[in-house]
Amino acid sequence: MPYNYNKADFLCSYFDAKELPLEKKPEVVFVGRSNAGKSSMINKLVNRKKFAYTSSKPGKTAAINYFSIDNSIYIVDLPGYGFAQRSKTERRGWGSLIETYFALGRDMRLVVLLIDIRHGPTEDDVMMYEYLMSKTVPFCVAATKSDKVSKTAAKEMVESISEQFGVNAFAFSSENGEGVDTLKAIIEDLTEAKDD
Ligand SMILES: Nc1nc2c(ncn2[C@@H]2O[C@H](COP(=O)(O)OP(=O)(O)OP(=O)(O)O)[C@@H](O)[C@H]2O)c(=O)[nH]1
Ligand SMILES: [Mg+2]
Repeated sequence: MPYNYNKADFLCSYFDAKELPLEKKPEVVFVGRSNAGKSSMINKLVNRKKFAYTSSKPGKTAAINYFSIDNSIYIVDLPGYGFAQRSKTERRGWGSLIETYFALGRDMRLVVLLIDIRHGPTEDDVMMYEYLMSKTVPFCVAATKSDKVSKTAAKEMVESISEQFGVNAFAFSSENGEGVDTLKAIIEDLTEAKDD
């Protein structure tokens, strides 16, 4: 059953993963480099401009932001990685926030890994990919900002990422909506209510 994506609520920003909501709902988590377009993707998903805060300056999302869709699932906007200007201490902070998040045994159904279609996977993305593989969480890969490259370049990058990561990557644009239906279908497929 499709969710009513227009029924979306902001829950809270968490700076300490130990304080995450006690209530469990299926979670869809967005990860990727700083500036890859995570917050913009969430906004597109719920058809709102300023739901999750975006910025042309990398490092906008510094906390774990929780949203809910249709009172049914949580959307989790994680801070981006690979932001060089962050201090060593901040980077360590990022690492422990994410590690704690993944270690909490939340009802994580899907991780959406975002990769900027113009650049392809960076070393950080490969590390994230390996981390996700080691956690055996279902994940999909979105090649973001597809509006910024030609159709041919987009297709080539999507194929190359799919081959490298052994998944079906898909092109996504929060500008023109390419890939939104694909993303919704994956979310719905993986968050379907399961019997405990
Ligand atoms: N043209 C275009 N620009 C995009 C797209 N998605 C995001 N952007 C722009 O890229 C910049 C970063 O987007 P964000 O959504 O804030 O990126 P983020 O991954 O949440 O970044 P952090 O919070 O720093 O981790 C903003 O200036 C967006 O407007 C897209 O699909 N097309
Ligand atoms: Mg963000």
